[in-house]
Amino acid sequence: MSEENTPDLRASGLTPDEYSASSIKVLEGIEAVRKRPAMYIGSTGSAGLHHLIWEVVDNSVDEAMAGFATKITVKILEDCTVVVTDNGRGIPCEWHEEQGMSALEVIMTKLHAGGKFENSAYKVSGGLHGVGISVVNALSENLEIEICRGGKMFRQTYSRGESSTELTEVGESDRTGTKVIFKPDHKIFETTLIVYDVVVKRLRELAYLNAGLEIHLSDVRDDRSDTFHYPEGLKAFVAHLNENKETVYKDIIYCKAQFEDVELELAMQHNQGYSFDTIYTFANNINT
Ligand code: 28F
Repeated sequence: MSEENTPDLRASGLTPDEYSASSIKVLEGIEAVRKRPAMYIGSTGSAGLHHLIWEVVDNSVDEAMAGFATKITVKILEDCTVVVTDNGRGIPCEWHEEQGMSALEVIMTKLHAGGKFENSAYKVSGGLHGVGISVVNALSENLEIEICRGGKMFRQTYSRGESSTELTEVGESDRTGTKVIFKPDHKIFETTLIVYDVVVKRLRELAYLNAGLEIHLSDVRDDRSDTFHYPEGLKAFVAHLNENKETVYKDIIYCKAQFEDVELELAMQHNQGYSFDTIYTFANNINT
């Protein structure tokens, strides 16, 4: 990922609100993604399929880390369609002069951060979102996006990465946020079976890692749902890991520190066991 092609909020010297549509630099189109999907999502098997959900949810998490979204919902529908919503600022919809299309369409149809190594571990909180969603779009049979922003509601639909309708103002809204509905492309994926437990595990982890963030998951296939919300964040994670264990002391050790642009958060509590299998490390929400 080269410096000059990376939309870097900090380097731009702009506040998040000033970081406008024109800051997006464009590298490749969606053809590259459809040609070699595994290069972008790891595989076209079950892991790759679920990766699509992580990419969309990551966008919402980034918006939460930037301090704007507080709630994310994920809904799995009958035909493997997935609906993800957040209550953040909504993706900017204004016209992008250089590209001759809206900022939204640029984000949805162009790859803008270096293709092959679209590695989410490189993401830093706030400012890099919108990077992986074009990959999801390219690998979806159909995708619909609905944005509430500036008192209005906008909608656009896509098919296999290309817009199938214009970005349209569909009404007024007193909310803000982004909703993405996508159906993974059966021509790309070997399986389109989304496994509830796999989604639960990742969403719960994200809720632990982002204290206070509320994540709701539901599945219409068998009418299941779960809500993850941990105001205590990592401390709640450690409490959960030691739930059925005898602990050496009562209070969980916790610290949070920041040096320049590196943030560190740690929570721990010793138990009487010998095993190291409950020691976890994460970098930018990714289990390392
Ligand atoms: C269901 C999936 O994708 N949520 C997102 C935002 C908010 C902004 C944004 C996203 C703008 C210039 C890239 C809004 N206002 N949910 C989502 N919420 N992307 S994705 O901006 C993208 C940048 O280059 C946003 C002011 N700044 C950012």
